[in-house]
Amino acid sequence: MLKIFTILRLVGTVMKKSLPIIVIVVLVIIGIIYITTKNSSNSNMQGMHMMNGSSMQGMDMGDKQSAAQSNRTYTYTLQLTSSTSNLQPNQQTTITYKIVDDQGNILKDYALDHTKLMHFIVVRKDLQDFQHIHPDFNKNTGEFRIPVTFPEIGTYRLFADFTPANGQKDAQGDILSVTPYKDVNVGDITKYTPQAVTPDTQTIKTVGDFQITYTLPQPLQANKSATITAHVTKNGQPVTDMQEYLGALAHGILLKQDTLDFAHLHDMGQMGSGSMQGMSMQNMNTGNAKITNTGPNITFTYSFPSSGVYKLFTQFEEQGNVITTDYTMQVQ
Ligand SMILES: [Cu+2]
Repeated sequence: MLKIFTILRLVGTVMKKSLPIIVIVVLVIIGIIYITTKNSSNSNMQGMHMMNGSSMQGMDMGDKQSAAQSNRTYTYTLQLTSSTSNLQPNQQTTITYKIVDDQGNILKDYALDHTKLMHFIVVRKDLQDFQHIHPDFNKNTGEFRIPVTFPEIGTYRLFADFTPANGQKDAQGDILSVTPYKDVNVGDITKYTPQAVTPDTQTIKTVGDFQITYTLPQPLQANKSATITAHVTKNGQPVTDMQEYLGALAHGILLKQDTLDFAHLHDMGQMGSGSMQGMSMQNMNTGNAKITNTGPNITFTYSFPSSGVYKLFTQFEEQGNVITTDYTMQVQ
């Protein structure tokens, strides 16, 4: 017993004596970790700045690789450069904007994404008045420019949907596409009463001469892969002459009520329910997409991240016209 006590006391003494040393060692280790991690992120930005004086002038291969290699995910904001203080309904206005990364640099290098550098989605926050349009781009200034007409008064969300060219990957390892947004007020919004976003009870929607019949799982549940099919007929006849639209058979912009969570879905138009079979990313993005499925069914597969009310805007092209249909659904 005494022996144990002696040993313990001995250990205690040693510990007391070496404690300061242990603390110092730990601090040094923390310091090293901190410095090494800090150095690795700084070097990219410095590289970008240093390389060409004025930041972001045409990102070269080095930047693309360093961003991808560093696995550092940049975040981006939509910076409006035109005034939006006096937007009026039914008056065309030119919106200009730039995309700025989290280091304050203007993004000028974009990957072609479904044949476009930038997809611009405009929607009133009650999910009315949806527009999917494509701005002009000035690579020298990094500025996008687009004429927009807001049909009614209200608060609108402007989404900039694009893929940075730096090859960043998202958590799933897919090429990262990002969708920063800005809200703008149009007209006297004190007179604006948002419309209710009510789930559709009818499965058939009519747009001009088109009837679109929706089939979806009942009940629609969150975090479960769901297949949504839109069967398209025109004057009662199945539409089988759909054309490639922006590198796909159809695009689906899915927006959640209130939060306006955004998802961009595609039916790639390949036989075998919307799969990518026989479709290269290259073709998809450069518009050389050869769709083999030309209708009458459009299919999207999606796993809703949370319960709530969602509105799906589906767009396809037929005889040179882009048709937009929508369907509002309740997800449990
Ligand atoms: Cu687009």
